[in-house]
Amino acid sequence: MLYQIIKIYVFVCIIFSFQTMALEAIYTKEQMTINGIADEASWVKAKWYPLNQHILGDIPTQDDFSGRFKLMWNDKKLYLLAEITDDILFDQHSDPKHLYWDDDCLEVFIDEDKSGGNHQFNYNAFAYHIALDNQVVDIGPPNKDGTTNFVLLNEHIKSKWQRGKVAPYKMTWELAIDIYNDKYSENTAIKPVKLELGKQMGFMLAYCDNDGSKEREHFMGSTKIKPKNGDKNLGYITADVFDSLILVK
Ligand SMILES: [Ca+2]
Ligand SMILES: [Ca+2]
Ligand SMILES: [Ca+2]
Ligand SMILES: [Ca+2]
Repeated sequence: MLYQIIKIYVFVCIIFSFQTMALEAIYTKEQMTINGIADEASWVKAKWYPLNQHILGDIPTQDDFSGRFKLMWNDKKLYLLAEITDDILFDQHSDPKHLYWDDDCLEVFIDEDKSGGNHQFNYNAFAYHIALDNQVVDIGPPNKDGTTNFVLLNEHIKSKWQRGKVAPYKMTWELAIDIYNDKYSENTAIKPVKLELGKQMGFMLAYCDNDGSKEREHFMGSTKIKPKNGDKNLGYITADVFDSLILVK
């Protein structure tokens, strides 16, 4: 009998270890001020999620890079608070559309309808790269001549960060994100979707850390990605690797 119970327990543990729990964003009715300070009382109620999954490059020490984040929502916006330790802030390319992934940047992945699938050159999902100058870039449908269309989407995300006053001078990065569906087009006036309790989206967060090299030194994220041919840097191509995010009370 005991043997049977242990067998069932082990089986249940194995099943759960293969399932990732959905991330939760809690509802806030507070007026949010995007100032890079968690000065809203409701931030205290939201839980921290780690930014500790390796995607690319070497694995950083805690003071080289470490981070965590929280999520909240109201009917108009998804709010994100990221707390990041990065020893050197580096923005080598002033052109926001040029090799932006090789500068320090926060990367917010959103798949509004949780469809999964390829989004590299379309808006089935977004991979918003938010640079230290707060400019937001993703890749849209190709240009007429077939070249890659790097698109500034600054109107989708308002963000502000500040560094702490004492060591390790953590950066607090606060974001208000408009959620667009796959009908988004740069050339048509399309409004963000209205958010509702229980809504589920595909979501992932990551940070590109570079401290002075030509290319980023490491890329760490919120989601454990199953490698494809040894490669875990798949989020910019497919929304299949995103986590689930659910909007809760
Ligand atoms: Ca604030
Ligand atoms: Ca660093
Ligand atoms: Ca989608
Ligand atoms: Ca850095």
